Amino acid sequence: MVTTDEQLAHPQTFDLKTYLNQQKGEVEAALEAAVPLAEPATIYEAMRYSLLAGGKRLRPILCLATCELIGGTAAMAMPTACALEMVHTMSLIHDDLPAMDNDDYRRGKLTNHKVYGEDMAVLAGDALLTYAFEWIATQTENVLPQQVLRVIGVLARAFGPAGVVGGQVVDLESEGKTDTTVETLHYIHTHKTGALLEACVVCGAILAGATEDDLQRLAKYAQNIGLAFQIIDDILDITATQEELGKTAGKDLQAQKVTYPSLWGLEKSKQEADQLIAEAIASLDHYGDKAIPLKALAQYITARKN
Ligand code: GRG
Repeated sequence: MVTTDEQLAHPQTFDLKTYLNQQKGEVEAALEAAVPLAEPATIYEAMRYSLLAGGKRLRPILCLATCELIGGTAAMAMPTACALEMVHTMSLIHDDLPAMDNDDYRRGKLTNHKVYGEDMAVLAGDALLTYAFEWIATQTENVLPQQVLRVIGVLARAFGPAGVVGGQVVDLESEGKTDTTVETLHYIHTHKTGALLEACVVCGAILAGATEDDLQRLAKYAQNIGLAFQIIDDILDITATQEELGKTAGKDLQAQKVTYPSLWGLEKSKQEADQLIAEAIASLDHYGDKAIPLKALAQYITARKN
């Protein structure tokens, strides 16, 4: 197996597919070890059912890549990377509940509440959310305590009412409204999707001891890829099949949601996403070849099929 270090020693040979497979494998192993089966069995099974159901693992990979870019090691960031995937999975479980998006499929499997019931699905989400913070606080090694504390604060803010929860609230309140403006859509997605992606990058950088200038540059990169990610998500909801997505396709149209393609059309939406990715990539020029993984990850966001 070619390692990231070897690939970066010869940047012209960097292969994103190999890199993603390798990083994904390491994240999967760390997640499996982070949440072993315990008592009461039902809740651990429900947590593991969704957490270990696959997924691109983009958030932990972004965190690991940013930590390494700033000079840290993957080991320093792995507990936080796992925690990011735990909170992301939690948001998917709750998003799929009948009271929210009411979906039957996620990551190619029945949704958590379809298997464990709504009561357990709510609790599995709650358990993943709280366990994530426990995992960062107790498992992070070789990082200064004030940096760990800052990471906990950044993640809590990104996921709470000023971030993901806030975005979800405005999203729910906009459902069925045909007069949603592009500004409201922008608010929804920068909070519901973008805030957590930004936290992944910023937390990875903090753990490695980034300067405030680094954090600003990297936050800009993350904001651009976050919005591009959501535009592509809206496009895929129209153009991809349920098999490709692993979840129900065409949900936005069905729920009469205003989306980027519904406001701009597919062609302009794709152009906007490409432009955001180009800006994200340019904001990393400062780091030279060391930024190749993060630049390649940005390109993957517009090229992805699910
Ligand atoms: C945050 C406390 C708290 C509660 C949750 C339900 C909810 C509030 C928020 C919804 C957040 C949500 C589901 C946003 C959508 C983000 C998104 C585009 C998810 C899909 O991410 P991918 O494509 O999925 O990376 P995989 O399965 O590959 O990980």
